[in-house]
Amino acid sequence: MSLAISRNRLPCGSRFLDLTRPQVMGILNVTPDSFSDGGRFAMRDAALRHAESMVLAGATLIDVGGESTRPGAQVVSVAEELARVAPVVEAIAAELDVIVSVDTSTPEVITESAKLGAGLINDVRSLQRDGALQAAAATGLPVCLMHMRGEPTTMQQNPQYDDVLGAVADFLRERLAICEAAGISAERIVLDPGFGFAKTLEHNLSLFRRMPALQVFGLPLLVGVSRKSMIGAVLGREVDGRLYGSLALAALAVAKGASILRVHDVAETVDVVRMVAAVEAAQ
Ligand code: 8Y7
Repeated sequence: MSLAISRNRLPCGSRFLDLTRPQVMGILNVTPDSFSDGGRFAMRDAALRHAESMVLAGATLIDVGGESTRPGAQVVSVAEELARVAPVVEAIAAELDVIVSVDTSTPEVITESAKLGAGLINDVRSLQRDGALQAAAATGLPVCLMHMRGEPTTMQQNPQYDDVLGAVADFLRERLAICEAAGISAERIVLDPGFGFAKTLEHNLSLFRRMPALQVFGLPLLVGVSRKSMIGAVLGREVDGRLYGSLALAALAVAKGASILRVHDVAETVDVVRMVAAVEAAQ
């Protein structure tokens, strides 16, 4: 189970993700209520232009999401989520040299996005929605499994753990086993501690510090902390003032073994990653 899988690239549909150095995933929200993009990229052409700018800045993955996971966000129907996500997935896959990740928990969106050229399924609910596991397995695409407890609307109501790292590792181990039983092999799994999902500030900081322990799985780790409230809480900054905090955590995440960083500020993060990688590659 915890045997390291020896491989240096993740097959993502028609493309491969290079795992020999840390990769940057650009966030593309196609939600009218996205907290930091304000829904400005909701339309297909604007989304494509935003994606293109992130690719030019060095993103090798673009994470397209149509259902906000912000606490208190509106529930979105399957039809509405598909209408937001599908045209954007299709346009990016057709026009840009990048892996399209689809941020969804919805089986229909998983299936349709794969047909339209998506290369990765990023599900904050770790394929726990009815039909999601089967839909993901049928695509043959890799999946990012993320730790969360409960649902985004209520997850921040008094989360408690005896040992947050142990709870995250146990959850990921169980979801990994369930995926393997459903035909999604470990070679196609990426793991994510789920910063900000059902966690207090202390939980997030402790989990971050102890992140290297998650390397026992021998699987790539994805870290999403860009502009998150843990940065706001430590620094006393609103969302638009969290860049330096985000970059500090990006550098530290790479040092602690992260393979993929999910971020808003791609150009800045790519510089950080390249600088850290240069040091790590030295004699
Ligand atoms: C994460 C995520 C979000 C994360 C993964 C935000 C969709 C909240 N956060 N996916 N999604 N990991 N894998 O602030 O941490 O970006 S949404």
